[in-house]
Amino acid sequence: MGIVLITGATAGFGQACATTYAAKGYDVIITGRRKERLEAFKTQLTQEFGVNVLALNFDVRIEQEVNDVLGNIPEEWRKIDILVNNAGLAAGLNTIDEGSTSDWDAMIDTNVKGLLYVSKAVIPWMRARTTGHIINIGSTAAKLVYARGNVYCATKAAVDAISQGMRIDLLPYRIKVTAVHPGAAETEFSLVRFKGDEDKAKDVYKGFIPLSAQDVADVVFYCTSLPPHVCINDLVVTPLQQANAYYIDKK
Ligand code: NDP
Ligand code: 8X3
Repeated sequence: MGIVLITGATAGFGQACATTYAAKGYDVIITGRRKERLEAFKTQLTQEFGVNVLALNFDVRIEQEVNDVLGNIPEEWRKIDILVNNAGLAAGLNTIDEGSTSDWDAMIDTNVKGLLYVSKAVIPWMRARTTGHIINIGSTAAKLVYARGNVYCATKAAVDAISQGMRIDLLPYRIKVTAVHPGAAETEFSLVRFKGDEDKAKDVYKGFIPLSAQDVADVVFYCTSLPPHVCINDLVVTPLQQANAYYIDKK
């Protein structure tokens, strides 16, 4: 079938994407910082679907780590057909005067710089084969800034812009670039944003049916299953009750 590399596959969208691609027979490269989860997930995918799985334990924020790990993967794993740049987070939900610089650094370093480091390592392999598909996970937060979303929204707007730039620059190599922008989805996202506060995290999804990680994985898979001459450039997917990043009709 092919090889797909998914960053941030220890939870949420990334985990659902890896499961979806493995179920379709793809060999998968899964990445994340939580080594135990990653190894357990590798075992699960291998046993359940009988595909080849490469688990890479690194932090996308650290350029040297990204390059050391990706630069040393076996030759046969370099034929990556699909890269899903998914690893990311929101840290905090504060006004700009009250936000913490360490939260800002975490978001900018992960959502923007990490995506760039991983892409820079993988693109030459796609370019050499004149084929490939990069999926960048943005957000509805890329399209509309919401109160207290400031820096998170900025990082996702950057993902939007970078995706447009990649699409232009990689066109000569016939590499597709798709930005997928999900709305509210119940994953570990809010638990991370609120630093482990489960009540606050659960509150986010009260009064409406959020997207599931599987909903997003299905959309990502769809984008990569179209004929070679067709490319979805930009796709926004929300729960039915969500109109945009700011407005959710909670009942
Ligand atoms: P989760 O918190 O459930 O999963 C995030 C994943 O990213 C984890 O596997 C985590 O792995 C990985 N990750 C985070 N930081 C790093 C890092 N520095 N290096 C490597 N991996 C990292 O969140 P979601 O699945 O919801 O989020 C996935 C993406 O989707 C993010 O980019 C998020 O911004 C975006 N998004 C989420 C929405 C939502 O409502 N849930 C909506 C729109 C977009 P580990 O901790 O093991 O490193
Ligand atoms: C995640 C969606 O609206 O909580 O990107 O920021 S939101």
